[in-house]
Amino acid sequence: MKLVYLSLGSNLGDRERYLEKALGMLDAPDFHIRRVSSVYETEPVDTSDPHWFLNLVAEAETELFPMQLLWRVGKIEHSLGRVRTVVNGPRVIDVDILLYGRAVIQTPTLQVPHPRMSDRRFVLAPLAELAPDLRHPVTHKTVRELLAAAPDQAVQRLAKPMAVR
Ligand code: PH2
Ligand code: MG
Ligand code: MG
Repeated sequence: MKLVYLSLGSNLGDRERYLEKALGMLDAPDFHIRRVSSVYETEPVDTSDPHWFLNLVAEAETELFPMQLLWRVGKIEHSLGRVRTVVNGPRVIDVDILLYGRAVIQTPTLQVPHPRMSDRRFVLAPLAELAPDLRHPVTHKTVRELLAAAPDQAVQRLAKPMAVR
């Protein structure tokens, strides 16, 4: 059983509804969502797309192997209507694997830990809510330390929690 962290984001359409649907579809007998962070409204970074995102992080336990999980995530993105046009273009849903236990994975289709997680407040702020003392498996810095050092980006925690249905 591995402990994994996923980052979910949406910046198109009914963003909250897409996050909620994705969580509902992810939760399964072989992928048990244990905790979900608050929802954050976040300024877009690394993209020319001006639409602000809703982001959250989910913690789950799974028996799935990393590539099986990647496949599962891709199917869910697809069935929620994600269409890949331009890289980092607007999306109804994006689900990224941040951490898979303490594994370090380098393949053309999957890199874990997520290669840009350490400089993204939209990932680190919700992750710090769930696991501030968790250490990055490569740099060994805690999530709290990474968040303190991350570049500026507007992220605002929303009051309303998200339910997994
Ligand atoms: N995802 C990206 C690029 N930029 N910015 C924010 N605020 N939130 C995201 O989820 C996000 C982004 C690529 O997946
Ligand atoms: Mg992404
Ligand atoms: Mg992605």
